[in-house]
Amino acid sequence: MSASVKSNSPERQRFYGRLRQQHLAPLWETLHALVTREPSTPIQSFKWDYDRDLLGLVQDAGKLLTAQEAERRVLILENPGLPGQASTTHTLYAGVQLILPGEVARSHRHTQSALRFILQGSGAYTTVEGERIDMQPGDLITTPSWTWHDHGNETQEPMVWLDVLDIPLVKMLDASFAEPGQQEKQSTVRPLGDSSVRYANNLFPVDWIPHAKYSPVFKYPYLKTRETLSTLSRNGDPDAWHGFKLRYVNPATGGPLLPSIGTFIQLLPQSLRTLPYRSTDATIHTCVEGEGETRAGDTVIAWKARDIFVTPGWTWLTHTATSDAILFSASDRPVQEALGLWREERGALTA
Ligand code: GTQ
Repeated sequence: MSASVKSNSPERQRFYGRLRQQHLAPLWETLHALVTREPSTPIQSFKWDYDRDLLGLVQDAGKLLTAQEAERRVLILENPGLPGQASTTHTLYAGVQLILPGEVARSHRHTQSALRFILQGSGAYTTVEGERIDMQPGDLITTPSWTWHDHGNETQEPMVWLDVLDIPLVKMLDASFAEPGQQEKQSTVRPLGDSSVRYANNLFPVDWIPHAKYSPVFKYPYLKTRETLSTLSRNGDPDAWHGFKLRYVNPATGGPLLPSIGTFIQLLPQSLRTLPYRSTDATIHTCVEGEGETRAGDTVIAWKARDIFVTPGWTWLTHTATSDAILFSASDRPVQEALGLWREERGALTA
């Protein structure tokens, strides 16, 4: 075909029709949309307001169906740019789960990795691989790939937490397996707090060698996280881009707790306005304490405790804290790092 033929010429259209019949497509029509100079994404910045919307709606779900009926009573936080896809970012799913007093979310396991970040309530539990993990607000609890887990609430108050799972990533890889437990509740085979004592006290059992790709510690209690952030903020100056930002680590490797989900916590001192920062990982955030706002590109998101918000990757972020504020966040950064794709950039001036 000669170069003078216009892209929408009848000859080309006829040729494209012949290609389609053979399950072929012309790269030259899509190359620039596929291999972009910079990330281009349908993911939008969005906030779910906990007090105004999330709490009431998840409580209404509690009136409409039991945890037993639902298996997991969760409202999925769908990115407005990916409607109907059960995705908060392209790789991660976030949801808000409610367990009412006396309920059990039955035992199962799946290849998707999960974490819970506790928003409200105190003293319900998740059992992970036969170890009961007590839940307090701000605690981070992991249920790694293929580990048995069930949740229960023997307290008098509702318990609400943020779930983050790599459901969209595992779906894309067509690597989902799941299995129901034999019993509704796992029998506990290890005492409360066992994995924390065994693996999180800077001492390992002498012959223990880490085999799993996930942290042997299933609970990162807020008490310790808060103490660490408070001490660091007393003893030094905040980073201009991050405030006091820490990553949760697997003590056996220094790496992330889960191979597919990176987790972070940061303290933003009152009236700090961070300098613009961007990285390629779209991020799910929740505010643990305090208030502030995040500018993500042209969008301004005001947040307070328990609000959840998502920001796309490669978008300039600046955080402003109106009181001392703490943000938890999760992203697919470990996946991008494993593939050599992760990038970050620090801006010099406030936008
Ligand atoms: O608690 O096991 O939000 O299996 C989605 C799938 C939570 C869970 C979710 C799950 C769970």
